[in-house]
Amino acid sequence: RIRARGISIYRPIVYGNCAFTLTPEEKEKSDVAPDHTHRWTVAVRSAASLPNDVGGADDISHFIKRVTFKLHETYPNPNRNIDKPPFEVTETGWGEFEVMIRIVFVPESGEKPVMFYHHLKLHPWSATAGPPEPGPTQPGGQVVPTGPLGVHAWQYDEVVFNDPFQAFLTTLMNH
Ligand code: SLL
Repeated sequence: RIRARGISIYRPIVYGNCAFTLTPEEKEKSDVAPDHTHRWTVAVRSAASLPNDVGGADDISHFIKRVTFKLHETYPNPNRNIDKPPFEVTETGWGEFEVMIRIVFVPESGEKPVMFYHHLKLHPWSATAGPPEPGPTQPGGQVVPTGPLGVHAWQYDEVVFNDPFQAFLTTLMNH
């Protein structure tokens, strides 16, 4: 396998979450625990796609093989492996926590996995006070509604491949 020495190639990604307060109708549903207040989605996407654009999300599957989202241990099976786009997990819950996001690249890349950490954000910034509205950290606390557009917390980043294998470079450039 031949490396393209001296070449660095990067691909832009976004990772993060959106969250919405549960409506009274949603809270009625049997799959939602009574202490849950929000529905959220944590995701890794191409930075070329808009946050809610599922159609553009598989822009990254030619170089990403798996994304593991490690959720808070209060969730059943906290290690969620996603092997095809959209690389995302949707859940309900009551609290914010740190999500560990591990990206595994396709085998032909020969690249080591990379890790990102994302603070799952549920609570909107306070419109009046300026500083972030802390919201509840315990179930049953006062919930600040997200409004119809929800809360969004996304990070832009770039995955960089140095001296990539020639075949992998070709794959990247053909997309
Ligand atoms: C903390 N921030 O640091 C809190 C943890 C955990 C949130 C928040 C799980 C819900 C469920 C859920 O919302 N966990 O599975 O019932 O202690």
